[in-house]
Amino acid sequence: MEFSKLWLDYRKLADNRSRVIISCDKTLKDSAAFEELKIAMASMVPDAIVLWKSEVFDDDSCLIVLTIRPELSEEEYDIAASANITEICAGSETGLLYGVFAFLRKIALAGRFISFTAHKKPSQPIRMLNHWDEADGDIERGYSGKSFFFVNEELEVNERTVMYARLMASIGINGVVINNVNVRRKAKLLLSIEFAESLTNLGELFARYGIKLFICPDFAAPKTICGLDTADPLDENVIEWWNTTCALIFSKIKNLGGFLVKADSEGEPGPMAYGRTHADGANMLARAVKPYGGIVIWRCFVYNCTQDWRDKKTDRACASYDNFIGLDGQFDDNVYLQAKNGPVDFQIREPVHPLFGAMKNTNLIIEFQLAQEYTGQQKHVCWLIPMFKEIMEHHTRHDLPDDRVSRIVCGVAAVANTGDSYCWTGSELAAANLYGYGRLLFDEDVSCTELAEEWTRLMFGDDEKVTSAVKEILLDSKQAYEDYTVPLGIGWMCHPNDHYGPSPWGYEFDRWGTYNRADRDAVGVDRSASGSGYSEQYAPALADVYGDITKCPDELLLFFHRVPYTHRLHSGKTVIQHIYDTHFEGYAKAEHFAELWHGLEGKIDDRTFKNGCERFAEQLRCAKEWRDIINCFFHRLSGIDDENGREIY
Ligand code: GCV
Repeated sequence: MEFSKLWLDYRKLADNRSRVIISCDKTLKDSAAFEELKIAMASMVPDAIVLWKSEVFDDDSCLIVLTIRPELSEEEYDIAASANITEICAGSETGLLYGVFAFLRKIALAGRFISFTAHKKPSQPIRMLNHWDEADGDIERGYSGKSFFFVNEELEVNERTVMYARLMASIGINGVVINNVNVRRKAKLLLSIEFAESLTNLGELFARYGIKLFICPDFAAPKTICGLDTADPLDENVIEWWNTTCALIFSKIKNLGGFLVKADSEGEPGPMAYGRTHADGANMLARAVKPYGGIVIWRCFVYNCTQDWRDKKTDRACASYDNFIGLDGQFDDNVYLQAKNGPVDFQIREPVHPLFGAMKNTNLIIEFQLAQEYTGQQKHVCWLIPMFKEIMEHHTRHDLPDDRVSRIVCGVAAVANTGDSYCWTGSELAAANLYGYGRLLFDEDVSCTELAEEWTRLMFGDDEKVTSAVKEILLDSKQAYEDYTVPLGIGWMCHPNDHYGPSPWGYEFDRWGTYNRADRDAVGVDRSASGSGYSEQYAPALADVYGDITKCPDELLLFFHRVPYTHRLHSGKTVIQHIYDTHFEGYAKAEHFAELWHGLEGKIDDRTFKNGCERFAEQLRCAKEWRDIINCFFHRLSGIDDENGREIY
């Protein structure tokens, strides 16, 4: 299946030199950095021959020198570029590759060789993608086609996976989990000899691009693969089985980074079935992978998914913190707890997860979701990077030298939004999420405006109209989506199961713990100290803000409080009027995006243009449905008319 090169489709520079010389030590000639430069130069300076070293260096030559400098850390690079000579130095081959990509990005954006200097090392040490791919090729919450890792139940290493590794390295991703955290069917066999060879090959490919390979193992593997009658993490036979299995797979798959585990969550097996704790389970695996430098990433997405909706005491938002806070300090040093960015589940608006900053003696990773499960499923444009940046910069108000999430976590993961569609992400514009995510983790200082502009120009060239339209769409899209979908942090008004489109009570009388408690008098969930107590999971200064109806920020009001429709927000509007206004405004923004896009006909390639037109048509249809169903729902419940007299169906 054909695929796009996305932002690595190197365009011709304004340069007519006939010679590009890449000078480096012989040992670097086989490196991915050298190869990438060769590929790029062949397209960017198509009239030139690309040479490794050369006796001749004249006005018609351009020289790029690659050097390893041991005083730089592994992923750190240093660039000194001029129109004729560029030196890229780094601490390792991976750092060199990052330097090469940074150099290529800079000259691609300038359209010619330019003078500049750059010195960077990544802001986040662990920069991961979590694929929810199944061995049979399906992708859980996948909106971009089938898996390109698993084809016909086999693990593939092919041109597409090479392109994938190049794309990921170009944005600085250094860890990839290839299979779903819900370990189903044949994926359970990933730990067995059956997959060892293909995992080895994929691991080698990834290693060349500085990416560690991770898998999600079946926690119950001692039962499902080995036939033991238990998977109890403290059982000697179980421990022995994991030790032997890890010795085998780590010796074969040299670039294996370790495991990502979803345990005791939504039906996945885990230690609790044996009366053991999450620390018992995670540490047992961590000890098995430790001799090989492996790590275990253990998810905190644990809650009761068989709740009674009438039970107002149980609050899903509290669950993750409640399950893990008591275990702080009990995890081995090669265990990382991975918590979602918010306490519930990747809604368009949630408060930041309360474990960040509270769990002071545990390695933490924050998990975002690029796959737009609740944010328009890659049919709606919803550029999530401003939200990710805001969350990373959020002050937890815990007593720490630097209380920002970005300083508390040891790394970041995101559920991938890729598949085997031509443009990788189903929607051409959704690739901006993937790009922005990696770039932001590598360089936290880059602004969203810069990222939007950079991505647009790398993808579509320098036409001002295109840049300005796409940039505007990206930058305003998240707010528009929030406006025409769920108001004031309430979340979850989507269709059950597929999570697409409006259904205000779709989850209301169900077991999943995701309620809005809307009735004729009021809406929202009381999570203050006198309600479920969730607000108390934050540091006192924040608990005070969230728990107090007069201080709680508008955008989170209904997440934390249950209020009458006539409650006045800080904005001065009543809740009901805010709901009506944002829904009309959000839809109008979506209409505006579609118009901007249609204005680009002939300025971007047909395939991309059509892809956008189809998606915007669906976004408009669905946004209208959201607007009308949500407005109508609250109009009927509250009986309060829109003060601007607009028609509410
Ligand atoms: C992989 C939500 C999604 C599930 C997902 C789960 C998780 O519940 O709907 O598809 O399962 O989150 O993050 O584990």
